Amino acid sequence: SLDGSSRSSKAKRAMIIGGDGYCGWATALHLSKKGYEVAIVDNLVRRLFDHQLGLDSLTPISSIHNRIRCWKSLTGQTIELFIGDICDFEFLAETFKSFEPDAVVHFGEQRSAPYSMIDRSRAVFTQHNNVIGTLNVLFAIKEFREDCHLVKLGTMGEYGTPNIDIEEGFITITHNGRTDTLPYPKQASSFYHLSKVHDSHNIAFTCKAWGIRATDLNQGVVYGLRTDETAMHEELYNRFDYDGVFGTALNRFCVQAAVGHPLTVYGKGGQTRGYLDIRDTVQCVELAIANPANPGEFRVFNQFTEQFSVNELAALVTKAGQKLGLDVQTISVPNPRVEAEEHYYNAKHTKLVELGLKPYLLSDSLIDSLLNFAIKYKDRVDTKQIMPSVSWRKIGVKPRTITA
Ligand code: NAD
Ligand code: USQ
Repeated sequence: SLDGSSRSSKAKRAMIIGGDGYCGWATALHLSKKGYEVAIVDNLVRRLFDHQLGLDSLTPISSIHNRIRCWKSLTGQTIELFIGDICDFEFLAETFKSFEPDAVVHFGEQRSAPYSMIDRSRAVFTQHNNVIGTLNVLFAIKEFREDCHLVKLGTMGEYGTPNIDIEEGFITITHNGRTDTLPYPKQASSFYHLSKVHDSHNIAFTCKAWGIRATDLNQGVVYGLRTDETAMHEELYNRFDYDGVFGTALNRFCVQAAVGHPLTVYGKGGQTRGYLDIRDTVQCVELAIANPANPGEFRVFNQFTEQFSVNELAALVTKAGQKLGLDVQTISVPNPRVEAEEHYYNAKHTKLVELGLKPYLLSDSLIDSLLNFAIKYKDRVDTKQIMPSVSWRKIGVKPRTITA
């Protein structure tokens, strides 16, 4: 079932940083299935955050070691594993020298906006972990693997919610009679989202200064659970976060509906974002690797397939839940974040489609299957973890313990 021969590029060796996480695990398996030599680099810090905050995935997940063993026994494919922190440059350098990647897909960051807003120490951790980790990756490429293509996970949240259309990375502006194409203005709204802005600047600079080839994937909110590969065996199941710190909008609503918790719309619910199915995350990354940026080129793709407001998502889940006989209610929760609750939103997302992306648009059947999954694992849900517990306004220097 390997179809690697149809790839348009010669990239064969893909290093997946953050390959034990939600997007990274699905991507590592997908690329392995497609015939790439895959290595996972991860320090498992995400599993530690769960322990520290008392959270758990809806789905039971196996250790990374068992996951990789299971994959090998099902497919014969080996995935190399490097356990360590990319902020430790000596460790990262060893992984580069040992694996010699043609493409590095970098998912390995602290990715929760609420986590970054818990207290000073988590804000500092998030920016240090993300910015220094990415800087180290850039230095490792320069030092050991100049031609390697960096595929970096950014976020649509780098742009914020401006009152004009959002372009893919760059905007052409005429000012006092002169015209230039400039980086699109960034207005991120959490210390996490800001870490991605800082990363983008560092990457763009090193493309110019050192000739690094890079693709910044400004991904929207990901939903869904199964991909063809993670569905092959229970030991390959992906994580599914529903708690108030790591859970994201649509995934949370499906679990809330399944356990009879009212859907938690923050504030007015007009907050509109780009969304995509996790099956499209893996497809987009594969497309980016197969069509690499040129040396010195800093490419930006907006990686989402559809826009929804939180109210629209709540309405879709309510309708799907009613069909399954669930009594789905919605409440308006005082917004713990500082963000626009009614705003213009129109973001371009054509570059990945031009490369061949065939999106899985959000369908009733997908929501149905997510609801059924959530019902199946209902007994694992800790309803105390559902309400948001982190306030943007109350962040301070005092170390906080998060309990609902
Ligand atoms: P995740 O938390 O499930 O996975 C991240 C992985 O990176 C974890 O396994 C963690 O242990 C690892 N990691 C973190 N810091 C590391 C370090 N210093 N060294 C080594 N490994 C480290 O997150 P995810 O949902 O899979 O997101 C992956 C990437 O995609 C992130 O960069 C995130 O910002 C981006 N993204 C995610 C979403 C989403 O909805 N999940 C949307 C847009 C963008
Ligand atoms: N929201 C609710 N109710 C909830 C959860 C969220 O109304 O129960 C609202 C939020 O206030 C926000 C929107 O839904 O307006 C999206 O929130 P989210 O938690 O689903 O997503 P976000 O915090 O933006 O972060 C997630 C990922 C992050 C990624 C980002 C992509 O955790 O890693 O970068 O999505 S984007 O949103 O495009 O920036």
